[in-house]
Amino acid sequence: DGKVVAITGASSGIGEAAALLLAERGARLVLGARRSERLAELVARIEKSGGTAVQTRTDVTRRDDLHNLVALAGERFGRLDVLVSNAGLGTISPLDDLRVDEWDRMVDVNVKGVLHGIGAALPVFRAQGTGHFVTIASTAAFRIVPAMAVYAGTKFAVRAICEGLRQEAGDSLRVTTVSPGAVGTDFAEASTNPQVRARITEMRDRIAIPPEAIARAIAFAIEQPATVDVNEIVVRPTAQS
Ligand code: NJP
Repeated sequence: DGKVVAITGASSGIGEAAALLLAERGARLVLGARRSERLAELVARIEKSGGTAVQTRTDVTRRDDLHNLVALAGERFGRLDVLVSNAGLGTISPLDDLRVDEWDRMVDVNVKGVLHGIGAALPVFRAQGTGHFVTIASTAAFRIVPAMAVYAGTKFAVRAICEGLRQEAGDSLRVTTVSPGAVGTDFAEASTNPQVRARITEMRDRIAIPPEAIARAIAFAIEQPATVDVNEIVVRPTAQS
């Protein structure tokens, strides 16, 4: 319906699926990720099917990159209606592995990356008097399982930040968190602990739902009338405990 939607982590998985679905439904897209060549292919694919999309290299750990993403929406389309903060990673391992580098990375991408997006988009949304934050959390933010302490911690933080944002947003901004369970993406590949990696890869291959299922949840929230704020959506594979 012509909404201008910026998506982080649009180069694969859930972000890519959301871009394709929203483009099909008429959104104008501003796509960010670090892998520019994948973004270029996605933009070409969207334009070939009559959609509208632009891209900019976006590392969510860099505050300036989020400002550039939001600014690009203004330059190209004159506004930003929705920020989908989707970029995230789960380098999952037991705390005893002491992968402190991975703990830092998850905090930087999953938590600070979301904050950088809020910092960049909030003033724009306030100036417009309207705007919608859609942020991808996780079912790990509802149920903690071994080896997921830090990942779950980042996603608990995301839900807390988004709930605070919702309460402060007033009656003009909308705030949605979408929490997926196991989704069939590259997400599972990031874990360095061989046992954990084998366990989550096996779970993905056995029960994961396609990223398009999460894209539909994102589209559902975005496409509601302005007076309807869908706050939390949790989507698990039917077979996930
Ligand atoms: O995974 P994947 P998903 N700056 O690996 C980007 C959550 N989730 O689609 O920069 C900017 O295909 C990366 O782009 P690139 C999960 O926590 C998933 O499943 O080019 N972007 C890529 O596009 C995450 O929040 C599952 O490498 C950065 C994207 O993030 C969201 O779903 C379960 C970046 C990751 O795509 C999407 O993940 C769950 C950076 N510094 C929650 N670092 C699941 N799949 O099972 C990474 O509970 N990206």
